Amino acid sequence: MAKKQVTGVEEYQGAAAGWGALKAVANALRGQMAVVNETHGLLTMNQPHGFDCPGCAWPDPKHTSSFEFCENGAKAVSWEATSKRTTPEFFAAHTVSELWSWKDFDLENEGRLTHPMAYDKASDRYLPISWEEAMTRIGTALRALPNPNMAEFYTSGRASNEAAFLYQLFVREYGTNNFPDCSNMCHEATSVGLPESIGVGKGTVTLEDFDHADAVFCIGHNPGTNHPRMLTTLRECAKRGAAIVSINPLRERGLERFMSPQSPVEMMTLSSTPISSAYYQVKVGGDIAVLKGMMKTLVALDAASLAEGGPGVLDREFIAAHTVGIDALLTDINATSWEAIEKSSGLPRADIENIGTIYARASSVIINYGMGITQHRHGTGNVQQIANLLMLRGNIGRPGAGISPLRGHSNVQGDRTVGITEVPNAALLDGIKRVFGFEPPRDHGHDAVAAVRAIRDGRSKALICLGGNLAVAMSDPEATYPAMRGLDLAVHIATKLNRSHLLLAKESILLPCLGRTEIDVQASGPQSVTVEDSMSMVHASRGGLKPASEHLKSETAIIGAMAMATLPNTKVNWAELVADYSKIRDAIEGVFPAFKDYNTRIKEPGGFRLSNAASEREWLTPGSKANFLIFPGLYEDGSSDEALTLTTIRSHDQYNTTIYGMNDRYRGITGRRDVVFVNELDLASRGLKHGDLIDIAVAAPGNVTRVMRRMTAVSYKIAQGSVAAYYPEANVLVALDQHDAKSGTPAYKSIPIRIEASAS
Ligand SMILES: Nc1nc2c(c(=O)[nH]1)N[C@H]1C(S)=C(S)[C@@H](COP(=O)(O)OP(=O)(O)OC[C@H]3O[C@@H](n4cnc5c(=O)[nH]c(N)nc54)[C@H](O)[C@@H]3O)O[C@H]1N2
Ligand SMILES: Nc1nc2c(c(=O)[nH]1)N[C@H]1C(S)=C(S)[C@@H](COP(=O)(O)OP(=O)(O)OC[C@H]3O[C@@H](n4cnc5c(=O)[nH]c(N)nc54)[C@H](O)[C@@H]3O)O[C@H]1N2
Ligand SMILES: [Mo]
Repeated sequence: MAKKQVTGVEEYQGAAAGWGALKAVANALRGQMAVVNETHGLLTMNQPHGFDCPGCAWPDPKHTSSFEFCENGAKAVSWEATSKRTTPEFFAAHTVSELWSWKDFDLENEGRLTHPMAYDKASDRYLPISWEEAMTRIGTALRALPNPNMAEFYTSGRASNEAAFLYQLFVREYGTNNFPDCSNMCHEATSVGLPESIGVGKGTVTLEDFDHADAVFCIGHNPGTNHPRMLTTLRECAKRGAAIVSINPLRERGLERFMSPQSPVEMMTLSSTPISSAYYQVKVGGDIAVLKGMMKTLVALDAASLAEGGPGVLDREFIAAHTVGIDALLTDINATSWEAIEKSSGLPRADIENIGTIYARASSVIINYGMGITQHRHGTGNVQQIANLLMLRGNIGRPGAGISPLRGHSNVQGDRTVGITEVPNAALLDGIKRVFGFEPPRDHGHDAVAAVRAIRDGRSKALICLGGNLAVAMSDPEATYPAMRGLDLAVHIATKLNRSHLLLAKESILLPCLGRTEIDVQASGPQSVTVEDSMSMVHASRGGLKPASEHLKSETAIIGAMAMATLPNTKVNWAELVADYSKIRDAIEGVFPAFKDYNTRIKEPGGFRLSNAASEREWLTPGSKANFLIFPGLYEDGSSDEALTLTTIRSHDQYNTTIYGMNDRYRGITGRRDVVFVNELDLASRGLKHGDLIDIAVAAPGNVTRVMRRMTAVSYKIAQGSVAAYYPEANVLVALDQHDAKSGTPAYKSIPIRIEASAS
């Protein structure tokens, strides 16, 4: 039977990237870059002397001078380099109450903020304010708090190393470690899980490792949309004959087929390189089961090999020399039944044995993973089982092998490296004391969930945001929005207007900043900043475009000014640091010895790699060994059998809470986001069909408010028992308390729900 026609829903027939991508960029650019010299902006992106693309944290190839084309990078750049402006005249024409009723897309689509603004209650409008006045008000309000732990300092991962370092320095001298961070909503399960396993909270591979891997696994990430430049690497791997295995509840286009716009012949013939050698549609939340099943397979293959007098499949040398905990792991693996694994993963045993066999046969394996792994109530458990699987065959710390968490924001990893963390270690705090001569606070501070709780409960009264859109990115608007409206002070350092800015505190201030694409001139001349990508490569970024407004300041300058206005007895020479960012890098090097010769090494094209002990098989764990860690049993969310599990995903036309457009090309969605992807059988068993209007409600006793109504059901290639809807709209379904117990990462990707036909 032919599928019913539904407005804006039609299966995408092309490959990922290729002509469709070029057309999409042309469309995006047309709307945004009327004045800006677009080719200049795009052609200096990810070049040795240009700026780092704010689109994602995938590394740049070291030895290339060719521009790597990426549709979504181009969108990110054009969105920032737009000629549209959100001016004082705009704010004069619209009350904040009116703006609140606007769509998120429309708020940001007004363009770049141009002036510092402060909310005026009498007129219900943001009015222009001088930088001096803004800083005085912020300093006064922060000093007035009875305790510095009553302020929260959020960071979104676009901030450069220089800005992030100054920010944490300011906040620690002020007296708190309250650093809620976008990373808390993203790869916190990695930052918490991997240090326990392998002693570092980052990936261990380099881009060159992909040239030597025999098998590359992609678990729970969507490179076609979120790390498009990775497709070039995957394509090279596929051409070399490496196996590429995807484990994902949805069939994602970018993982299935791919044409590179770099390769004109393929574009002309419309041929494409098949990407996934194997694609397994795991149930949402079923990854632990798959990983345990793979380990079970490995153990069985090992026994069979030994029985035949073979060498076995486990890397016994590595296990003996480098790890502890193998016995407990094997006991746990043996105790987990295939029946339970099949039920939890939704995959038949034969499929999992097949994946396990591909893994066992490959001599060098890289496992990539993203939000499909981390944003669960057992996110840390997921990450640690991936580490276990790799360690069983010694796939860490040698060429062509390793763990590869795909970071989100372009500098989220660097921000963490230079001190944005609510749980600072002694080395960081001692380093600050050594270099700057003040005693930083040692108590642990708030992560993102804890910060929202503290604000909700009135324990925190001030919120400073270095970028981002915390209220919308965070789970549970029902809790988060009213909480933020109860603040005494809200300050947003931002490029564009968003909903978080409209959640008014007693004093609300917007501070417009330069973006990465723009020229940043300070007292000593034009400045470069530095960023760290997913593979620990640190390199310089220098914008070339004229700033969106003459009133903008760099994030670094804003933080310096805020520190001077807040800390009358500061020990830090802020003016000197802001005048010349190389001085900030010297200070970073002073605090973190790994940045040795920082200013020299960033001059090399491609920058330098920060040392990564696990890549060298040095384990910075308490026992100096890598640890096999147990996740007891399998993940059970306790929901009944008729409940489905909802995962929240990004469309192709969005950057987190920034919605560039209403299309999700590879999933065949045009002009809308009010859809929910459901397996055909799950629709049928509920008497529903493709195109029906349905309500999604959280399957929890007594729930009446966590509901999304009148969503259009799209029959989709998604694992049975799983459904998917777009982030951030679906955050109404995620309770603040639903998070990974260990890392605090909100469980954005495992929400037990029910669906039913909407009332007509
Ligand atoms: N263009 C663009 N680029 C971006 C971003 C953006 O919004 N737009 N965001 C940036 C940021 S901050 C981040 S963190 C990254 C995010 O990059 P991704 O990690 O790719 O993020 P998601 O879109 O959330 O997609 C997660 C993928 O996991 C799958 N998935 C969902 N649940 C499960 C599960 O239970 N198990 C498994 N195995 N898979 C699952 C989904 O089907 C989807 O393919 O991208 C960064 N780059
Ligand atoms: N349901 C659900 N929720 C999620 C997720 C999910 O998968 N599902 N993903 C989570 C993840 S992985 C993340 S990282 C968070 C993202 O959370 P955030 O990082 O807080 O959100 P963004 O949408 O990236 O922030 C967009 C805003 O950043 C500002 N901005 C852009 N560029 C700059 C700049 O250069 N400087 C400054 N100062 N500001 C700038 C603009 O004002 C823009 O409106 O969301 C999380 N929330
Ligand atoms: Mo992220």
